[in-house]
Amino acid sequence: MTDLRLIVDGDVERPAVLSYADLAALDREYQISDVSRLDPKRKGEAVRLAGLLTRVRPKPSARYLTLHASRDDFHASIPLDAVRERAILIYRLDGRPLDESAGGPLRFYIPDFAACHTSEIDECANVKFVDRLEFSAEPGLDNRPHDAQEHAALHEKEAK
Ligand SMILES: Nc1nc2c(c(=O)[nH]1)N[C@H]1C(S)=C(S)[C@@H](COP(=O)(O)O)O[C@H]1N2
Ligand SMILES: [Mo]
Repeated sequence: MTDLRLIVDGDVERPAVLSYADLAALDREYQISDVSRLDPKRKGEAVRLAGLLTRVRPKPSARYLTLHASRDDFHASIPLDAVRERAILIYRLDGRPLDESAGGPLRFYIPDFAACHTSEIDECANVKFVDRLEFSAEPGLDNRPHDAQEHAALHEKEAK
């Protein structure tokens, strides 16, 4: 298990490096004890992005959120307003820190995403192993697959 270390930077009042304990310490109102109640396809424990935002305080200029996974060099940049209130970060499963096989130690998740490569908020933006949240005025790095072929190639790679 890799230790959770989430960098939050860019256009925020209080940049931070958050640990597992920091996420667990966010106010109860932001904690989700059973993700399956939000989305029957998923399980685990999570914290709402909204809770994290109260801590780092994005500046008014922050219109995009870029999700970085350095582990496999996967990145997605999405409009912040579209996910501010609905995205969650899954950090526990079965009473343990989220395993890499489930996208841990931390997985960004949007409960009602669109199908892959159909919009900015698609299934592909559910970034696994996310280790940096970067806020910015303009879209940031995004290397999600653009079409069905690229998508199939990525899943092939993921399965290895
Ligand atoms: N770090 C990382 N996150 C990722 C990917 C990836 O290759 N690397 N693939 C994305 C794509 S294209 C999809 S469709 C979903 C698949 O999630 P699942 O394996 O939980 O169904 O994860 C997304 N998150
Ligand atoms: Mo995808």
